[in-house]
Amino acid sequence: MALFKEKKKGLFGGLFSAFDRVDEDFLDELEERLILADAGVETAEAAVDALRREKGLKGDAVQARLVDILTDEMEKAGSPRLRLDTKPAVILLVGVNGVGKTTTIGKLAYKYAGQGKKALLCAADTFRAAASEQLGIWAQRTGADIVRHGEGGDPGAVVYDACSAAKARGSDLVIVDTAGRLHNKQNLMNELTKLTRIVDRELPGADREILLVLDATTGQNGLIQAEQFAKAAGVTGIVLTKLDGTAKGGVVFSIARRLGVPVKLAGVGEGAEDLRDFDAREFAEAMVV
Ligand SMILES: Nc1nc2c(ncn2[C@@H]2O[C@H](COP(=O)(O)OP(=O)(O)O)[C@@H](O)[C@H]2O)c(=O)[nH]1
Ligand SMILES: [Mg+2]
Repeated sequence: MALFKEKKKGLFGGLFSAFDRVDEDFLDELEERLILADAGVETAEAAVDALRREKGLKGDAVQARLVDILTDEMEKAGSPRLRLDTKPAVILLVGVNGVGKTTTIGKLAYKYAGQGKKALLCAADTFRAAASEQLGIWAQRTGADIVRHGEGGDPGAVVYDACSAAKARGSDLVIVDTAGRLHNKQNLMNELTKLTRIVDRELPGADREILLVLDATTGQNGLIQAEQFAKAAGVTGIVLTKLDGTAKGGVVFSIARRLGVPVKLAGVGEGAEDLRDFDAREFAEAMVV
């Protein structure tokens, strides 16, 4: 399935026809476009340096080389494949409020239901009642099981119950929703560590992905917040949401370098079907036009 539903407007409109070879003028303009597109200064410089080594490159080869360079940047942090081979396997979603955690869980539940897998959703965002209601609606829509407690309950207890229920019911997948905000940041990070430990204890040997959800429209600012999560929560991959809504999107090029984890999934809309396996080369090709 294509990453984007429609043809994306590229980041470099007119650049490759205005300059037909790699020279300093071209490199200056390219660096500026990358920074404007939110790729971040370091990544823009790295891409420009890599192309500078190929001075004299002409025509379509310039574009093709830039696709290679940006693909390499995105693939730096490893494979985008989700490793969920055990039964059950666990996915924990973390990230600040409003980035799209709960929606992504709904999309995942939909995707795995389509593959005939039994998912169990775990409402460990007990900070707001609305969060568990929202998850309940997705469970209903996708036929997934759900484990939830009342508002203000202990998220650890919900995760514990979800692990037990998954064993009892033979679930293929446990998908855990977490709070994006607690009374303070340290509390939040401690809590996420605690939840991971409960999973490890209750489902030893289970494959688990800790996915940090990031809103593409927040660009480099979002990355600063994300760095704290990536460090504290043992994140194994990024879900980049709202790629449909951003004209920029260049932030994707810098995530692997900044966070040291690969983008694994992309959200391209609000609907159940709007989740894609991330493909770095396809993304680079859509952007470098
Ligand atoms: N356009 C678009 N909107 C999204 C996407 N993912 C989530 N949203 C919207 O973002 C808002 C917040 O999502 P939610 O899942 O509640 O975020 P949470 O607080 O992290 O759980 C909702 O209005 C979602 O419909 C996406 O990929 N594209
Ligand atoms: Mg939520």
